[in-house]
Amino acid sequence: MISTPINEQLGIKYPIFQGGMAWVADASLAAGVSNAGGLGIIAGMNSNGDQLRAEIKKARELTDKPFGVNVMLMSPFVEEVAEVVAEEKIGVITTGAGNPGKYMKKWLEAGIKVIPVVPSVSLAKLAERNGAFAVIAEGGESGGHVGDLTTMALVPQVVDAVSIPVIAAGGIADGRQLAAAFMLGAQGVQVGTRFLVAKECTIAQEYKDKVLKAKDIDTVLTGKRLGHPVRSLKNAFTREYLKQEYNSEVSDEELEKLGLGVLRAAARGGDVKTGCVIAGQVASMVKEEQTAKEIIEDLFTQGEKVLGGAMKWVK
Ligand code: TUI
Repeated sequence: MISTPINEQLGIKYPIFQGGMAWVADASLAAGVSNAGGLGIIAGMNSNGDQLRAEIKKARELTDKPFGVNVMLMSPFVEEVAEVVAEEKIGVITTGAGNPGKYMKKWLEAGIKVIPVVPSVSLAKLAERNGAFAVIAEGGESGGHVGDLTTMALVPQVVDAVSIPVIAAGGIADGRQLAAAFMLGAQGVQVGTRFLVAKECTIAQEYKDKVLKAKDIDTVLTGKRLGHPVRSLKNAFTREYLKQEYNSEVSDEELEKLGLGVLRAAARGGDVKTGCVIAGQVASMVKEEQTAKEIIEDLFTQGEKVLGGAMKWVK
């Protein structure tokens, strides 16, 4: 049994978070993961305040286990979402795509454990100073909006820099990668891509099929020019976007427009050609649709075996 201090602190059986994936992570997926003993997370990203409130209500009907909400700080609804999570007294908030500093006081006063995603040591230290319960050190192998450093480089540097628990994210799809994260000093992991094909995940089947068919080099970064690189699976959308991104006659505003609505089109509309099919570099390791429980048990059974054999080469 792999158990770390955060299991007890968060009231979960396994030290695993499900990524708060925009247009993907709804009440169904979050409750599925929480019922399986992980920490399910609802994406605040694509919801306004009322929609998020409804999703939280749904999740509370589907599970009596703890779950969290991800606040995407670039969301147009961030102010409403920040308010709703405080009013609803959500147990755990993760944040992404920015510095949550201005909301920390309100959330801490509501008794919420705040766990920001950080792509660097400096942001991890800032989060700790601002009262974060833990940080998620997310490497650039992840799908979606990513920082520069890899998980292998980032996690131990963050572990050395802060005294709060560190959750590793990016590039974790099986028990070997899970075990490696603990070896880097993490007290838990966050997994996104593998949960895309969870039975409880309600995205379009076309999206799941594209992940299941992906090969190792099938992801690419778009949006570097705008300062927010996003990793997704190569398709007609990424080819067209990259063409425009490297064309100096295309303005930043025009480029921004190209990215509007593309996550929704893929995840909810099943448009895996001209939509943005976000997935991490481990997409090719995701081989079958399984329940959240099967995914989590598979990860931890293999992870324990790997950790148990860790002395194999030590003479
Ligand atoms: O946020 C994510 N992944 C995401 S958000 C998203 S939606 C989106 N769509 C278009 C453009 C941008 C986002 C899809 N995937 N992961 C967590 C994460 N946070 N990765 C990197 C960061 C991050 C980046 C900068 C956290 C803090 C930060 O701070 C910069 C600053 O100083 O404000």
